[in-house]
Amino acid sequence: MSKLAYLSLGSNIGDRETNLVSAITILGNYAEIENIKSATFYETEPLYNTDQPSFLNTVISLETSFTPFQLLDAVRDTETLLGRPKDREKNDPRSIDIDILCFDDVFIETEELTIPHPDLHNRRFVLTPFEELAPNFVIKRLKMSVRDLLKICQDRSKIRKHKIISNA
Ligand code: PH2
Ligand code: MG
Ligand code: MG
Repeated sequence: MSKLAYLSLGSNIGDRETNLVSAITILGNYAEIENIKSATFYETEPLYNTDQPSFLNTVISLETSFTPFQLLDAVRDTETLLGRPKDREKNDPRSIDIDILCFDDVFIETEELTIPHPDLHNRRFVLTPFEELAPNFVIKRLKMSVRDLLKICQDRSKIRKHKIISNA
């Protein structure tokens, strides 16, 4: 049976737009992943470690027959394919970062994986694209919809829609 998952994507090294598009393409190539939908890409200022280039962020939804841990493996393989080293420090710049935000209404808390993502409600760069895709989706653990989480979000960092530069 297929489950609905939401993922956060971010990039702040190299061709950020291509990195996000490539991540979506690679994930879509798995037979176990279907019907990917992406929100707009957003230009966002870095949170936490602010001494690094700005990010492009988005959120995608997908349907999958994977378990959460199988999806995590696919996410890690996708990050590796896009040149992300395995021994990177937390909050360092990265060509690609893919985080599982929600998986159906699963609740998991392990060393390796926490779902829902423990910081999703603190991050405007997550909630803004998430709201575009699923304003009424309720994060069961927080008992609130994405729209309401965005309304009360304390994060005041800058975020704006990314202008796609076309050669046409
Ligand atoms: N990811 C982080 C830390 N800070 N800031 C922005 N704007 N976008 C990110 O994706 C991001 C961040 C850790 O994963
Ligand atoms: Mg992250
Ligand atoms: Mg990550």
